[in-house]
Amino acid sequence: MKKILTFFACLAGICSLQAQPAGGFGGFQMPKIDVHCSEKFADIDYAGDGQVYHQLDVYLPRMQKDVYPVVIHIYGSAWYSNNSKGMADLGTIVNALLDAGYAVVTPNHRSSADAKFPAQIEDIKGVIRWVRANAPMYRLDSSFVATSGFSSGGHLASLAATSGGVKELEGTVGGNLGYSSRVNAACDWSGPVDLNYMSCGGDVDTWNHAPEEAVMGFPFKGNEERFKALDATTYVDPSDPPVVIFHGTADNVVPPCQAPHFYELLDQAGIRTELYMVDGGGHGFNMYTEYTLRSMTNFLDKVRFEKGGSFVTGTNPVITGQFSADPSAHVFGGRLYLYPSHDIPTVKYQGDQPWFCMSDYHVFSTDDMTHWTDHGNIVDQKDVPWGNPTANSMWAPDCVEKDGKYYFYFPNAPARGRGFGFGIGVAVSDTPYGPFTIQENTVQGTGGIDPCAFKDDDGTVYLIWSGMGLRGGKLAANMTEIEGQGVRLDETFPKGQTEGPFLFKRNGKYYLTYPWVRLEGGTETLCYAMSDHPLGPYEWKGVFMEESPVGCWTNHHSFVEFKGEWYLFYHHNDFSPDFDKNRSVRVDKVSFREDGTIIPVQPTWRGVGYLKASDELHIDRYSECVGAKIDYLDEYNYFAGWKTRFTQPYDRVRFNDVDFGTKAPSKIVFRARSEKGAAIRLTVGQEGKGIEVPACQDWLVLEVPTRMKVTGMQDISVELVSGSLEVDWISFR
Ligand code: FUB
Repeated sequence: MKKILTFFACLAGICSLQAQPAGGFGGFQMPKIDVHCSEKFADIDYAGDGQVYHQLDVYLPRMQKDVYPVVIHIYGSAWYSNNSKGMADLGTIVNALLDAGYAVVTPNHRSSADAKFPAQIEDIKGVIRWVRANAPMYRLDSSFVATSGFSSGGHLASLAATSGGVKELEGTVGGNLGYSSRVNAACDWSGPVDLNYMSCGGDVDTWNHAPEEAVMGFPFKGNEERFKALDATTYVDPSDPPVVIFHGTADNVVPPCQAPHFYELLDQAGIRTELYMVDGGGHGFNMYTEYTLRSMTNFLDKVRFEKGGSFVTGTNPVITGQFSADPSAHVFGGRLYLYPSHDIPTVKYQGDQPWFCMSDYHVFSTDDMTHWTDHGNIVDQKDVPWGNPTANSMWAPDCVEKDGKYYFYFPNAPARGRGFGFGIGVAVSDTPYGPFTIQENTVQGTGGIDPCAFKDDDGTVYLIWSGMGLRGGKLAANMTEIEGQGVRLDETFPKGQTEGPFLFKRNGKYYLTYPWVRLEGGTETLCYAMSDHPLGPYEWKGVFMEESPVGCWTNHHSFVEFKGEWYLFYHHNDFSPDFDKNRSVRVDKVSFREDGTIIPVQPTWRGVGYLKASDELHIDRYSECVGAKIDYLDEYNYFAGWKTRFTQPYDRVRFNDVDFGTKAPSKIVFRARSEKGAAIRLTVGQEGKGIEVPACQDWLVLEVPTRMKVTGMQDISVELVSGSLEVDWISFR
């Protein structure tokens, strides 16, 4: 589903480093490291002075993208080394960043023998400006440049983050002075960030300050004030970018107290900060687990997506570029708002199986089911007063409007001493998309998961949730407690209710819908019951969506009426075929029988979006497919989407409801690849056209003139006549 033709081969050999010394500073390094990159640009002179200490390497990820967000990762050496970029945690931090789609820049910098502070940070700021100035040449995305570093590299990464705009530390290394040296985020791995706090605030400083004395060029004792220029903590202010900190509790090189000390200062300044103290972690040793590395990349991803953006998808899955699940859709002020939960890649941690991992919520909206706005992060686990800030348990939410205010209900794991299991919280806003203020306590009278907030025609709001069965009650006027006792709703239903209720009303009837495992050992269907009253009694009706065809264990959904059509939002694990706890929201139309019962919904790829003929039509999201195969475009990046493979004559796909408007197209444009060439027949409505596709090893965007007289809404189909080919998208201009 790529927009621009890009192609580069993954030359595995290019990125395998030759002999590395075993046992670098910061832990054992494999003698030969397979760096997970597609391309490496080595020994670039970022200062233009021919010095080895001013060289850097650039690594691009294996996943295919037009441009990549950047992390500058700085080696640790106690500032003693001026040429360790080849040992900059390549097999651990750098590979984790590359696997997550970040380009990594590993610079050298001057050592304490080459020059005294601030030369080292001036070099790093020179590197940051160089990245911005040279971004297009290396396919770097200059809108996201982060620093990361281990030990003294962690110091420089943190200092770069906190000292944005500090003239005394800017320097002129490499020029590019018109470019900013501020960064968008920083990762501090075991860094000494406050050299005046190495004795952890003790009255007497007993620390041996040899490395920092070497880099400053004078003794610590008697010059404590002057040393503060070196401290990342000195420059902390509210304009700093988000920082994630990792430190081992058994670090005997840089005291562990540096990390919580830095965290406190950043937190007090209102900076988004996460702290990971690794139990038993040393100075590099035992620090690089799947858990810590994934926490780093998740943190960077969250910072990047925090503010949201807009995107276009008229097919399924609806939300691309990030995982989403448990969608609750509502129409507020004529616009459709979607409140899903937000899966992030999970990890194996201390032998645990990977599972759900969800630490914040985004809200999305649309006017046409095709053009979407991501309003960004609205609630984060670290901001929930009663919640555990690292539990990653922000499950299915919902939102309701009452008297001009929007109430966002969400489940979460409570902090120690604030309960057990799950609690249900509420955040309040003046708009459907925030900012939301999270309330101090959980909603009284509830306990469990997956709240659904339903407002009846008379303005009464009910909260339904899943906790030892389906339960519900009337919300009090303050919207933060249930009036009286909640009631059990599903006592007469067949066994197998699991989670996630959604309540809606249509033609005076109430529909209580929920996931149901009908077979022992099976996965979730979606089923429902109907009643004349919101709190029952309900009569069970049956299944309206079968078990997932791709084996996703969960399903979770909502019904919404929008512009005269009824829609069912639900989820599957489309962008994560091997792990069903990373899910993606889908939507299909739903209709009802005369008696109000629901006609079962078949999941489709085509979805419900309104697509114009001039859009890139991803026919792999077909309405009908005969013989053709659908595959991922990029095995390293499932979010890149799919392609259609035609291998046998008569393989065919149909894609419905394309709007050709009032003017017939004059050319057909399509992105395809064919090893030996192919002939296809393209049909639009009643008109057909034969097209010859030349042999091309790489993806090509081809243009073919056409005189097809087609206007208005049409279905299109592509059929293979001979040869074989793969198609990414097709468009009519
Ligand atoms: O997303 C986590 C949980 O999985 C939800 O709360 C359930 O409904 C199920 O989808």
